Amino acid sequence: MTDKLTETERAEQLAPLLAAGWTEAEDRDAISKTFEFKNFVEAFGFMTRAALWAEKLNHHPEWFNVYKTVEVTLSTHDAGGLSALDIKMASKMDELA
Ligand code: H2B
Repeated sequence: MTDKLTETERAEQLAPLLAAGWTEAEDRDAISKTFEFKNFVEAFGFMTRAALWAEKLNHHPEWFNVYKTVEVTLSTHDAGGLSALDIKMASKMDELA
């Protein structure tokens, strides 16, 4: 699951995420999305729920929070790029947000 996605898997699996607002980083093999919430409590609640999933999947986001905004970047460090775990975590985060 931590192998880098093949070109075909990547094209197939990224399409719905790109349609949902995720973007591919230009300088590395990663995807990012900025989540906006109503306030800090909502943003932090999202981060708390996502953190529990990150532990469960043993796959941890890079993220940056200012007040009600959470900027997320996903990549698989062990694989040096995008793997199925990033797709899974991105979909889960969309579900939680
Ligand atoms: N998170 C992410 N985003 N990429 C990884 O390669 C990764 C991780 N590896 N969380 C896990 C932890 C690894 O370092 C541990 C030892 O299983």
